[in-house]
Amino acid sequence: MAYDKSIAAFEEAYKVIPGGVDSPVRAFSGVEGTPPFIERGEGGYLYDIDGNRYIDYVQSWGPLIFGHCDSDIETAVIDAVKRGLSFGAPTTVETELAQEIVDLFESIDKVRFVSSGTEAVMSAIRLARGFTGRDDIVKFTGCYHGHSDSLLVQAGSGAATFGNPSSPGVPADLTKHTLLATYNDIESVKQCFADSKEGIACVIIEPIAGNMGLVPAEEQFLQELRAVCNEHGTLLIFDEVMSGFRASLKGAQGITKVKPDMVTLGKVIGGGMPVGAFGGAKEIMAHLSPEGPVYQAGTLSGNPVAMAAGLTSLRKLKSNPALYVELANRAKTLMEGFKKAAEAVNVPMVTDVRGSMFGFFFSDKPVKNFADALENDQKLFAKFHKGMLDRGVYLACSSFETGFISTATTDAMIEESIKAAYETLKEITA
Ligand code: HOZ
Repeated sequence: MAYDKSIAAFEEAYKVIPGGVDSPVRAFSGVEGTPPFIERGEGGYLYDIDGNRYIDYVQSWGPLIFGHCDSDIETAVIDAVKRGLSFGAPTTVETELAQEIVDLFESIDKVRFVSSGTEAVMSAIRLARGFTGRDDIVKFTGCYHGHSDSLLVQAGSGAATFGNPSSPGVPADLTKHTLLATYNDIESVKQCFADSKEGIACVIIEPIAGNMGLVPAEEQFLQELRAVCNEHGTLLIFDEVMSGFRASLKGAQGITKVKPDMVTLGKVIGGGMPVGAFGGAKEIMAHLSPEGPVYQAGTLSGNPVAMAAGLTSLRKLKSNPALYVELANRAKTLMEGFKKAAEAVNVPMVTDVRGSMFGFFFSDKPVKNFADALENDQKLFAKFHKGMLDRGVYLACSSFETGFISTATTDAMIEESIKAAYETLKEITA
């Protein structure tokens, strides 16, 4: 495959945009080659400016569960655009989308919309602190909750890919309130509670971690986490920005019995437009301005075009919940295929699937936490990524990310991807 135009475009971008990208993970720093510059998407495919076509397993990092250019979402967006791009005033579509979310999530009585997952989590944390009157929070190493100060500590996703899980520029005075626990290890959580002098406002967790690769929390661990939070009057926040409407219609909450106090959402609820949301029990949400004193605001929050895209997405998902079984089956076929391709060249691989989310590690042991994830063979992953790209398969450019299946991902695409995996693994291990 030729990438000449993308290479030139990257050089141009580099001159005026730091690293040539507007979000670090896009820069291909953890893998080989330069990022293809995308011209357009169509269904399950991406097309770059050199005319290369790729089967897209990134799907804009999760939002596009119906693939690119879904006609229903497109129509809803165009209709909304014709009515006006933004009003900075209430619209009924916000209430409609909120109602859909409230109806689906037992843990959410009220929800507020923002413009990104980062904003959603940042606001949820402030609300948890305002509600409890406590400053400390607990997060898990390898979980990524966006790039706000308190949460950019031992974070996954791009932070892990670049080897800076804790960013310079974040005041130590702030991060001293962020206590770190180990994913799937309840004793480490209990230690945080023992260490906290000021009391813990909330524990935030990706109940299905998607930012250290795909690493689901064990059911017993989540139940124990709930119990510890109850014991201490601490709020439990499920960050379902990635897993919401991806792992199941109700995200992780369609799989676990554990009910959080607050939930953060994003990605799919915007249907490809910038949307985030945070919600929870009404007693908690009542502390949010203007009902309560905890301030949070946004000029473009609840933007009518983004709301229209999200509402159409969610209604499509709700009207056909069986599609999660189809998506999961395709994800399982893909992962079984990758695993067999790895076995064929004696390379150890572990895989996992949750609904439309899939993950694989070049590792010979189960991955239960960030330390395990860090042990994956990243050099081999980099080579695999390049070989797959050259064969028209677009995978996330880091082993600390998750892959996604959309309704536009066909069986033929899965088959082609498995074939590419066999060829690639044979080539890179020869
Ligand atoms: N938050 C996304 C999932 N890890 C990555 C997208 C980005 O950081 O640009």
